[in-house]
Amino acid sequence: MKANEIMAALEAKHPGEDLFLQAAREVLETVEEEYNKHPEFEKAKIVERMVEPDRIFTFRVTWVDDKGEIQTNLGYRVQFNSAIGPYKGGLRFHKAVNLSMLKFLGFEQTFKNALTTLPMGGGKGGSDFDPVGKSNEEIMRFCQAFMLELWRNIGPDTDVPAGDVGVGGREIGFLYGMYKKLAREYNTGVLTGKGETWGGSILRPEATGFGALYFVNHVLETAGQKLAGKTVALSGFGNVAWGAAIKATELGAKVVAISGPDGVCHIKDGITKEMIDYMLVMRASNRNKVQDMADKFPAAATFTAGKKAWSIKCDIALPCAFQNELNEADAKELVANGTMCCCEVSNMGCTAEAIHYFQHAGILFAPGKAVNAGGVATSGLEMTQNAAHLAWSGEEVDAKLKWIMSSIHEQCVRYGKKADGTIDYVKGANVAGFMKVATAMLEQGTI
Ligand code: 2IT
Repeated sequence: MKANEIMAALEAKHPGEDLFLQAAREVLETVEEEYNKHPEFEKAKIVERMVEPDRIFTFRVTWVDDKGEIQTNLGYRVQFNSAIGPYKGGLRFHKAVNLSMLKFLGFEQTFKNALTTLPMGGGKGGSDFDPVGKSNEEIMRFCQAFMLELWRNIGPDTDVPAGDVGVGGREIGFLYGMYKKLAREYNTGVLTGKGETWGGSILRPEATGFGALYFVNHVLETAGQKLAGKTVALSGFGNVAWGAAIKATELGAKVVAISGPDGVCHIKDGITKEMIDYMLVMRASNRNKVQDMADKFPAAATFTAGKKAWSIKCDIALPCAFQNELNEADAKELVANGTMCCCEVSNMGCTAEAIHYFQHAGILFAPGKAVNAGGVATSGLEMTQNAAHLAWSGEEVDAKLKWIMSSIHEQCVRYGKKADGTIDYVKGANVAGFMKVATAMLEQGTI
């Protein structure tokens, strides 16, 4: 295959799907060389099949707001690839959600899930519903209306949604309640990220951030560096940034920045436990303002409006919020300020130009589908516990998460090691995930 030719055909077929095309280009360009060593893939047209989702559901979601007014949103579920297991991936509620965004996320999820070592295919869904400024009751009514449409298309062995941006434990609770009412079955394995008393896994809320820091630790150690004593800038203050802040602090690093759509909080002496706990309050408020942290802790945090986390001097930059949140100008600013490592914790957190800039500057860089895979991996562990009707201890889940992150790192090293001994984590993650899915598709015939 020629990545450029396939990309040209995809661009012609799906004009304007910029996010999906960006994700597809990165994967195709980095797997091209390995793919072409396998004529059986070419013959089975694996790559041409893999860039199209198995199917997509789109639906209207109508609900009533607190003023009694009728609101209509769009809902989606992209069932991208089921070669290695049932569709698995989160739901994103955000005003910018569209089909291109969910196709990019479902495509990424397919390879990420393959890296976890667990049998999960790739899927993603969500809505352009904007949770900012909504009451709890409005969120509940929206989740119920969303599930009223989605429930027939999901199931523990079919498609298992979870959280993503704008969807956390509260939303999964409302979604599960409605699912159960409609299906008339206590099918715990149909969603992950559930509450601990009704089938949720201990550590699932922390898992994306914890797994990311375990991975960062491997990246640093492989390069002869240490996490302890390093300064870390995080973007966002949601579930992912929260878990990352806890584990980074626990491992001896100092989190000096968190950010939001309104600006950045500089936390000169490092984030404290009280501040980390307050991130949960900020998320539950639906205000989406990081300034709230500086208002609550004025002596420790300084807020600057309109600035990103990347304006704060740090050793390690961890995008934890949204795709393309770190661009080439940000990468230049970070490198100029002495940053030595950037690991994406958000999905596709860096633009292609930013990644190239980091790589050419010799900065340690690892992509989201490897770094953040601990989240979905722990969702996979939740599915296992649900299927066995039991609950593991926190120690057990954490030990499995650590093992999985170390295995993902090994897979990246296996496929990404360069002649000079350094690791191309982008290539390593893409090739490792791709080979597993491609092999499964080949073995299952032309479907
Ligand atoms: O991007 C992701 O991997 C997630 N939002 C988590 C998906 C999941 O099924 O736990």
